[in-house]
Amino acid sequence: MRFQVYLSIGSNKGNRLGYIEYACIHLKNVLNDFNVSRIYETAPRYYKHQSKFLNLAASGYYKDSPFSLLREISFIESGAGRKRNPSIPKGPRTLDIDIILFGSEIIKTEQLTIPHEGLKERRFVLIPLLELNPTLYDPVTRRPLWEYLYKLDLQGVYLYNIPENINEY
Ligand code: PH2
Ligand code: MG
Ligand code: MG
Repeated sequence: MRFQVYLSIGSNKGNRLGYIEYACIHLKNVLNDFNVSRIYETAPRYYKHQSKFLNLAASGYYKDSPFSLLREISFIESGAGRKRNPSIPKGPRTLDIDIILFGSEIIKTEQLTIPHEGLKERRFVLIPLLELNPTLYDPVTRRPLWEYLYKLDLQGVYLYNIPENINEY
């Protein structure tokens, strides 16, 4: 079996673009047919006293279990110097990679919830995800994801214009 997976990637601490590039380089080795959306700059949600995020979505095929993918992702996050601060659970992070969809699997454990619990209410997740694939649906409610999007108020999600000077390779 191989599963089509959708990830949400975010960074709001340090060299945000650098961490996103690092994440993509490593995820390319974990997923087949790796694909990414454009990058968006987004106002912080939940814990508001933190810097703006860069967010994007990524997709690809994975042949092992969701827990095995979670382990791979945690390695990549810790390689980006990710340290968890338990006193601010939704606070600043160098790199956050969340599994949003894993085929049409539904998983609810302490370690992992798929579809991701924030999916319905987060424009910073829905917009890049629908850019990658406008036909995605929620395996729990069986509703198309675009339905969630148009029910939400604006939340400060803007297409990110990469500064000219960093376009040089
Ligand atoms: N991630 C959070 C909390 N808040 N806000 C934005 N805009 N983007 C994020 O990726 C984000 C957030 C916890 O993971
Ligand atoms: Mg997250
Ligand atoms: Mg996370």
